[in-house]
Amino acid sequence: MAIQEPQDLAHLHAIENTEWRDSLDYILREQGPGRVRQILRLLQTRAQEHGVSIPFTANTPYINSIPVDKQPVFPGNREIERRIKSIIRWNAMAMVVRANKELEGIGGHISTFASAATLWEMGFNHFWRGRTDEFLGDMVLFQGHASPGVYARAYLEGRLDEKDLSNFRRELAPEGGLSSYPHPFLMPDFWEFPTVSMGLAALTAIYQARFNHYLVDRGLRASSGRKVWAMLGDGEMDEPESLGAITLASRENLDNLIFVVNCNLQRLDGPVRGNGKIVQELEAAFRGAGWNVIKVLWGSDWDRLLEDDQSGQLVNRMEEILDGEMQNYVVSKGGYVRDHFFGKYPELLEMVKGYTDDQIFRFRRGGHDPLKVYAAYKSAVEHTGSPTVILAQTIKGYGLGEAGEGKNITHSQKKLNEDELKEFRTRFNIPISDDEVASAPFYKPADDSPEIKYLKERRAQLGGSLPHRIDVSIPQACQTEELVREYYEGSGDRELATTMAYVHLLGKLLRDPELGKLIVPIVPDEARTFGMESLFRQAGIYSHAGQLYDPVDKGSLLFYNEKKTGAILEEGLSEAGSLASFIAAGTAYANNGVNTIPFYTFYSMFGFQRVGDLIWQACDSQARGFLIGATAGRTTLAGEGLQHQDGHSHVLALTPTRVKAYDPAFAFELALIIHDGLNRMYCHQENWIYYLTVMNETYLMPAMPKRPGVSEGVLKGMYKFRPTRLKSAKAKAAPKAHLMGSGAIVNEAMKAQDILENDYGVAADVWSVTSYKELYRDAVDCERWNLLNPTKKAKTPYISDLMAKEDGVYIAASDYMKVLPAVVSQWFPGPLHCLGTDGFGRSDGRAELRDFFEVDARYIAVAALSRLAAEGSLKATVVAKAIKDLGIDPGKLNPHVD
Ligand SMILES: Cc1ncc(C[n+]2csc(CCOP(=O)(O)OP(=O)(O)O)c2C)c(N)n1
Ligand SMILES: [Mg+2]
Repeated sequence: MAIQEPQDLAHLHAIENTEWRDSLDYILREQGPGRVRQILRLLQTRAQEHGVSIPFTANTPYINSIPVDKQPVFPGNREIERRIKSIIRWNAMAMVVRANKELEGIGGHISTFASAATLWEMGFNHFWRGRTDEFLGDMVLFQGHASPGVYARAYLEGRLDEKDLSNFRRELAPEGGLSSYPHPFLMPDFWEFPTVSMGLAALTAIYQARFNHYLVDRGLRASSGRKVWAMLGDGEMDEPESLGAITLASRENLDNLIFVVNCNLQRLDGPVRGNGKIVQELEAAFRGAGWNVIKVLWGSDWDRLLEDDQSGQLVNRMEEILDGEMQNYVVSKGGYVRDHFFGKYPELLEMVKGYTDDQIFRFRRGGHDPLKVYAAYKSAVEHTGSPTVILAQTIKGYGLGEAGEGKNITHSQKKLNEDELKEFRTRFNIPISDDEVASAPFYKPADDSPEIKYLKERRAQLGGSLPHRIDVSIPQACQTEELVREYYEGSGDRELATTMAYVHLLGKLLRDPELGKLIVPIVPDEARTFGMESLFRQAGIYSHAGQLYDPVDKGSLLFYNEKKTGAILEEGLSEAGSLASFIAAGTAYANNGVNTIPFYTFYSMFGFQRVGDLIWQACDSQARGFLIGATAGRTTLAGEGLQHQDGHSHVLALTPTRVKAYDPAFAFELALIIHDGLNRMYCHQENWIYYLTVMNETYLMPAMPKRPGVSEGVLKGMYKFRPTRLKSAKAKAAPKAHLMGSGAIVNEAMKAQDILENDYGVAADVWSVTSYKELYRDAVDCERWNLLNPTKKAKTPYISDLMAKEDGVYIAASDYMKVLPAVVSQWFPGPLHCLGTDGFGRSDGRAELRDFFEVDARYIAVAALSRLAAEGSLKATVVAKAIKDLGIDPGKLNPHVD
């Protein structure tokens, strides 16, 4: 037949289409999906060979990934589960409404849990396994601001009572209250994972899942099939941390990881992608990264329509509709959806002519349909080989009706008037009378009611309640004093950097019979910078796959040694990922029942300022471990300049509670501090994070002075390192200066001591300040105690005690900003002159940098002379002469400004 006429062509296409489709159906039937994939691949290659380009698309159609005929039978009792969910919805809402009635402006969120209720309840009733003696339980990271949903369920389970719920966001109430968001620090028996800083949950979940494999591969835990679930928001996925590590998850085949993104299409201010489709965007990103993506977009109401959609027009319409418009369908009434969604094409209008407007309005979205959600979860937990993300379409503020359902203001809605409460009550069928409803009472069915019995039975089946933070870790003996003792002797005539001493000590710890297996060195692609490559061979770099290639440096002693049982987590260039690993390893004592000891070593500039929020999260998680800021010190790290030289991490380290921060100068100080950390954290099970800066400047490491109080002083933050060498009679008559140095700057203080004593007849004591933070913490604690106990004998801060018998002038110099010593100045017997490294770094040598930032020996000496002149012990002309003699240019650039 001649095929010129368009209708002939269309006819031919229709025949061809049917043939191809039938062939595919046949192959699928006879040989399964694997063969179908092969054939499609073959055709694609063939087309490409002929120059037919096939446009890339990472998206699948905008319909549910699991077809109706693949939906499993739902094993639960739908009616009872709906009742339970309704009651939880009510109580979660009531918590927030009541809190705001009692204390205006206390905040809280109703709409987020309202949209997530089915997603969470499905997990609670059917999937999330609790912790038992035999099984550690699944790990669930709950979207933080939907916390009322977890509390409301815990209330029905009998874990929380009415008083607890009444005191939501009232932790300071005399009888205690519930924290606003998941905070293990505030509710250590309840919450396991802090999540409310958007984006961090996704990142930490990925590294947690990987760490769970690491523990198994290293023989520290038996394989158990436990899963990590991260319940996330669609707006939250815009945080770089949310998507930043998704390729790691697929690369590592983390099929123990499931993300559930609650795509309610809204964030705080408005739509997530009004002009686009967030689900499709996320699908492309996750599929591109190699994840198993399951879309749960439409509820069962749509199944019939989709079945009737022979031409594919309904699917087209679903695909072209924008999220902003989807939101309109929620807030609109009557025939809007009919007119605007179906009305665009007559064929679609025809499809729904048998439905009333109200029925159309109530067509559910997938994330609110238990059958669809169950199918997705079941498929996710059974999937192997890659991580899974479930993209579930929901409605923000579901059930709030006029009070906020789908509205742009819904995120912050926390007050419902009487009519709105009534409507909510009626919609979810809560047995509360009209008279009572205005006070939003909590509702709990009797213990022997079908709802409570069912809910408890489900949890019992799944191994008990969750979240539930349990710490059953066993203290370590930590006999590490023997290991660190060698550093007390000093390095003799060998010059060392504190970094070298640290790496040496870490190597010893890794060999320790008790602690060795527990040490988890973490590095973000900087091991060689810090001279840690010796550990590659010794401890191995962790790789689940082992080493499938011959490393180029195989013949060398320090080759790049990847292996399945490797201890080192080499995270590549991801400080955020490294911190996430630090959290996983640092909380393993509770979340995995094993005392792993993380030593995360990083460029100190890219620590607190780069990933400060994750450090905050680590503290909230009650993580334990060591953060080692290497190449530290604005003038000690030469050459690197503005972006690299850290002169403020110790200032930032003042902020998170539970971080102890040390700037040790010498190997013995470092050894004492690490020993103390091991002892406190793993022997006495205290929750601390130790932050230590280590440097790359080499010098002779002195032996620990034999005077009493030195080791105590190192840990408390300050001790006298080198008293004046002037003979005692001469020293008594001489003006006196106290030079407080920290880190490598202690050496400058010692040189200043020489200048002052030899050239100016000033007696000077050199002190090493290892931690301004410890001094500050102790002093403010004393002050507080004295304030509250006016009639008792006043306590004196450690610094004041230490300096009680001293007089003279006081100079502090460190490689950090001047504000650091200034935080403790008021507890010194006299004014404290602070030298420090305020300002942007420069590329230059150490001597030049110390001159530029005015922290070298000459400036320390001049500062001492200047203070002595100010208090009348010297003439100002002596200072002027010293400035000249020491070659200081008073007209030089001001580093603070220039
Ligand atoms: C880093 C960070 N920035 C801002 C916030 C404040 N905040 C909390 S929830 C939220 C919107 C969340 O939207 P989405 O992730 O879509 O969650 P939904 O409530 O819609 O489920 C914002 C801006 C935060 N908690 N963390
Ligand atoms: Mg959202």
